Amino acid sequence: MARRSAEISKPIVSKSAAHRASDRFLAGLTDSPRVTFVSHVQPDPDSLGSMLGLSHLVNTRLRIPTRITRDGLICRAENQEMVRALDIELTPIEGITAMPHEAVVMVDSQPHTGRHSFNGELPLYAVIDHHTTPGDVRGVPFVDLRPTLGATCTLVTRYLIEQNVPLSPRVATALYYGIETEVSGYPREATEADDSALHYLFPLVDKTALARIRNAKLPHSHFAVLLQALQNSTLYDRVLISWIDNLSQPEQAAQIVDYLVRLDQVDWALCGGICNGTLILSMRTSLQGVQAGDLLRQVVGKFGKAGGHDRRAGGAISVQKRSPNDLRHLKDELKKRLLSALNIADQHGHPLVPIPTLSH
Ligand SMILES: [Mn+2]
Repeated sequence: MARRSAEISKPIVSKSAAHRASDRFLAGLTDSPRVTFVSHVQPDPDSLGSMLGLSHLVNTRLRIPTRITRDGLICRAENQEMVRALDIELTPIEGITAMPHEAVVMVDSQPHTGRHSFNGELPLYAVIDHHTTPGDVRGVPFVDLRPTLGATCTLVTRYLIEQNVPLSPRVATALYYGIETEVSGYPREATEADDSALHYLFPLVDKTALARIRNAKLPHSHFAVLLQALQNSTLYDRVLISWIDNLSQPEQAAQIVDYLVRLDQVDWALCGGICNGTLILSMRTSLQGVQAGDLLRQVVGKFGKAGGHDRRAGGAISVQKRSPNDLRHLKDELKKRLLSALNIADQHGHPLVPIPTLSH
């Protein structure tokens, strides 16, 4: 552990070629006819930026064609704008077929963590990730996991610097935004390596495209869901729990909980909502060193899957076969487990905002 943090805290500089991860990564790809990149469902800026950056690395250094895939939909308005503004071509993961000896590289996720539809239909050549959620990487020839890093894009930026690959504004903007979105919360989940990468990329970024992405127009459903979330938020001591009946897209739970955890009375916020027969959970904390990912995994247990980082966690539980009554029990059980894990005795709570009675 000590060795890893020492390595991470170094500025981004070239090491001797024999020890560089980027050399080993490229060396295993020289005989591939094509490289396909896969990531987690509802790809976020970190996964999109990582796939684009590595694709640029492979194209430039090996002159091998690449494919970037999309698992599920890109829902968040900012992420849709990122794809549009940076013209990222995405192949839907469903039904992709591979050429003989084609290499598949998974980024920003690990196999068998329940975060993707890709489950070993094609053998993986590499897994490059920064999540603490343990996946099954047995038999994968190239594995580079850096759970201390704030973003996978930081690792990819490092590979590109090591290989002296010039970056276009498009690739630099994708990597920059990928890191920015992962490390923008407070307390920051960033290392010196993330800041070095941001510092390296910033002069190369297309600032107009970046501003367009950051300020993407929001759909009407965003405001409808926000109102529903506010009206269904309950405070239990230092914890806020918010239930939304219907999310129009799964990432709304994360967008809402990012906002709710800023309430000055709480250290923890959990938001859950139903989207296409799945209860999507998103949790945030403003405390440091508490391993929110592990905590949510413990709360969700066998009901479904969960994982994440120190301050941020997400989970999913299939509720397709549950009656409304079953669903109520499930939410109640999740609440009880969370409050007990955090040693909170207040089981009843009180509403965040009383529902207003309109005067006209
Ligand atoms: Mn990430």
